[in-house]
Amino acid sequence: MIRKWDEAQLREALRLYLVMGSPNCNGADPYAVLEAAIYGGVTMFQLREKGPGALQGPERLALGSRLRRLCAQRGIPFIVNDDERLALELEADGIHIGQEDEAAAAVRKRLPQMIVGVSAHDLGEAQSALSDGADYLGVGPQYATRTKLDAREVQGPAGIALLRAGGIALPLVGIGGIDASNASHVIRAGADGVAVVSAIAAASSPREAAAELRERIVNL
Ligand code: TZP
Ligand code: MG
Repeated sequence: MIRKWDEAQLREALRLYLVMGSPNCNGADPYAVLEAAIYGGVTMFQLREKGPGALQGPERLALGSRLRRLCAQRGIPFIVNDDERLALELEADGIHIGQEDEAAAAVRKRLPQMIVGVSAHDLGEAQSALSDGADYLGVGPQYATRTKLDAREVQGPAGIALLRAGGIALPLVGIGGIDASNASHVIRAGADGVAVVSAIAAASSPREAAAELRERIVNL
């Protein structure tokens, strides 16, 4: 099994994780948004083409391949949300799955070469994800979010501290309502990084937004 990213590299890549699809970009070109965000300091990217106005079929594939290429050129991992077929078609570095999606263990087995990320909301889900072979966890919502309409209850960074206290050492990011004002709390609670959608994708300057976030999470 050839894995391109070892655990230390993954922890590093998770520091500032941009999660985004075209509906999150306020009408801007997602390619331009991602390019600017990478200049600003984003270290990993997830294509989450979801919600009202999300591209489908060939348009989705075309957008995915442009963004995939950009990530490859800049040396950052490219992850696909949920869609195993799309992840394979785009030769993604990984796939992210939620609790309502396919069983993590089955995905892990079918895609041994990929980074597998799993959304976990409590210690039980984190332990299951670990035994299913997840490479990293997304934990949230940390704060109130308007991006994911079916998000669970806000748990705050205390949710991450609980997982760490419960022995979960896996690479882990907080997600949900994170911006430059609160990112440091998420890291201090034990996260390796933060995953953000609107704080970068909907910012008037994604580059500056990413740079500001990055400044708040490095050298804490
Ligand atoms: N999963 C939990 S909250 C969330 C996802 C995908 C949305 C986060 O979006 P934002 O804009 O960073 O609050
Ligand atoms: Mg999902």
